[in-house]
Amino acid sequence: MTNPLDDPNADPFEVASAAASKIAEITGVEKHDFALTLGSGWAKAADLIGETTSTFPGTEVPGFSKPALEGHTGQIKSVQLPNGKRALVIGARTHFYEGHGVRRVVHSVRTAAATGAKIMILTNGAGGIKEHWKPGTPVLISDHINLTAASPLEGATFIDLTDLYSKRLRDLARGIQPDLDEGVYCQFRGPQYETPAEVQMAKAVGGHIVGMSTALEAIAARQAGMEVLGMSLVTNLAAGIQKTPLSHEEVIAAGKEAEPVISGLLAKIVAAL
Ligand code: 8IG
Repeated sequence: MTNPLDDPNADPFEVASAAASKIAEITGVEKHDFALTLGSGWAKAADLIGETTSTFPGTEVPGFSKPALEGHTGQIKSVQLPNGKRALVIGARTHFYEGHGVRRVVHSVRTAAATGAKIMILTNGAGGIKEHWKPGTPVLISDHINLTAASPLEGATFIDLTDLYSKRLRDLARGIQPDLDEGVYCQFRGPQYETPAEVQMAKAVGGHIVGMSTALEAIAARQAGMEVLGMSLVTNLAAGIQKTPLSHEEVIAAGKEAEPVISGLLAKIVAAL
């Protein structure tokens, strides 16, 4: 099946608008209030937030790609909160390292905005640079350093990224868990994990978390006018900080173990929005 975003003449915002219409048709929900992208370790949050009224594969929606990775469900859900609000839950992240271009990477974020979402919650599994972070520690993203040499913005689109990761939402999260730490997220292109020297570079320039997903999505969310909350689950210490080699299996296992706790935390945050 061809993806409309692969046509260089396509307008990515029109594709996002078509995707939002399709979601409204499938879910019967005209407007969602906020959206969550659930990365490794965060998937259970969907069940704790409220009542799931629709679940469907992203592949039913224009522009979405098949998930490339184990531990990523590829499902989209519409969830009704006890307070009546509506959350769009996206388990269908496309990573930059898949090589399909940035338009596909940020399509879910643009679609979320087109469904009416005013807040974008971006979660991920990532490597930690601060040594006292044990695997399983959730961390708020306070800012990012985009090391992908890519951008979702096209042309002379100058967008302010001061306070990209909303102070208001970080404070709200800390109101629920006061000891939540925060850090600067460095996005690498991947898919290889960093070398220890690259991790030291990230540390030297002010990074605390290394990952492969969230910075590009956050930029697109800001362009779309959404308020952003970013959270990383530290599933491993970054290469060279942890003395043992990194393995994808270990990362998945750490995510599974932390899942009930961090998903509970995320559900409480969402209830307070
Ligand atoms: I989970 O150590 C996870 N994702 N770049 N580095 C990068 N991405 C990650 C890591 C990590 N762990």
